[in-house]
Amino acid sequence: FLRTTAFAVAGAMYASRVNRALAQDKITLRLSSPATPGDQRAVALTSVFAPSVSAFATFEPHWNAELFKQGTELEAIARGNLEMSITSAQELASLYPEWGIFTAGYLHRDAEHQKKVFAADFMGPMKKKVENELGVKLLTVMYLGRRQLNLRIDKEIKTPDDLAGVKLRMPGTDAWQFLGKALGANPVPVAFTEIYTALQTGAIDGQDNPLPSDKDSKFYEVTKQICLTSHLVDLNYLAFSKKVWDGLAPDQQAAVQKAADDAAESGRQKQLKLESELEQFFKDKGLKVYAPDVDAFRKHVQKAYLDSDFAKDWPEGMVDKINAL
Ligand code: KDO
Repeated sequence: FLRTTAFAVAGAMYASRVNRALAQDKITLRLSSPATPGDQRAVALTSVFAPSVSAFATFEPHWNAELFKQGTELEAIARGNLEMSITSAQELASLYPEWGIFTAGYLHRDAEHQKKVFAADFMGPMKKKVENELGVKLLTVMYLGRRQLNLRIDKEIKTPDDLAGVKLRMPGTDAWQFLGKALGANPVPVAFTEIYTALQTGAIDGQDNPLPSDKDSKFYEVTKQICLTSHLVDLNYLAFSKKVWDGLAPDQQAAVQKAADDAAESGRQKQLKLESELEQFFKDKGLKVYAPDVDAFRKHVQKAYLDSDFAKDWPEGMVDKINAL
């Protein structure tokens, strides 16, 4: 009896040590993003990505830019201080100008087009360069939505000319500021987490984001109208540390990749549904929601890009390849 008990005790001790070792061996995947926890990309990462990798990794998200300031995340991953972020073509373009092609207004048509473009062969060398030089693996494309003007001023906006002198908040990179100018406005750089206060105090006349973000961050409380320009079918990329990736076993890498794609798909579908429903929500909040002369905006924006220095950095022939998809 004594011997059996001794074995049982020893066995239990061994098992608990193994469990502890396994728990300790789990990697922690910290993600920093200015997104709110209610954002559909955040919801999908927490409810789809995290459980799918939980056998070997603990997903630790930090929303509202609580760990790193918006726009500093890629550098943090490159330096080994962060494992994941939700990056943008605009952030990548400030390091690798060829990514600027995806920051151009009226280029991507919709969520499915974004997926096709991300999977296209011509993206291979661009992704590899970011991986090899920056140490960042772009796992999947996440749909953010159609960006619309959301203004605190009364003036109705029909054409780009109506935006002359309007202080439009855009995120703080050159690519974003250029889009603001291309729309006809006066772009002002402000971080995402500062938008609400900037609208409230009148430091800016407006901002642009997809409808679900406007709802989530309560911008309707401090604005009067939404002008449906749909000037950018916006996307983000799920960024992952190449160093951490290389330390994973092949089956773990496959699990991370599938978890990322599944989360992106889940977020995409929910975001599309929200976009189709939310117009009424803002009207109920007393905002005017209307369509401008979208053709006038498209022509103005496309011309601004093609005439700009930015377009010189775009890979030869890629606009046609993108349009053909
Ligand atoms: C924003 O700052 O307006 C923006 O929408 C830009 C996106 O690329 C992305 O960074 C997003 O903010 C954040 O994820 C917050 O939703």
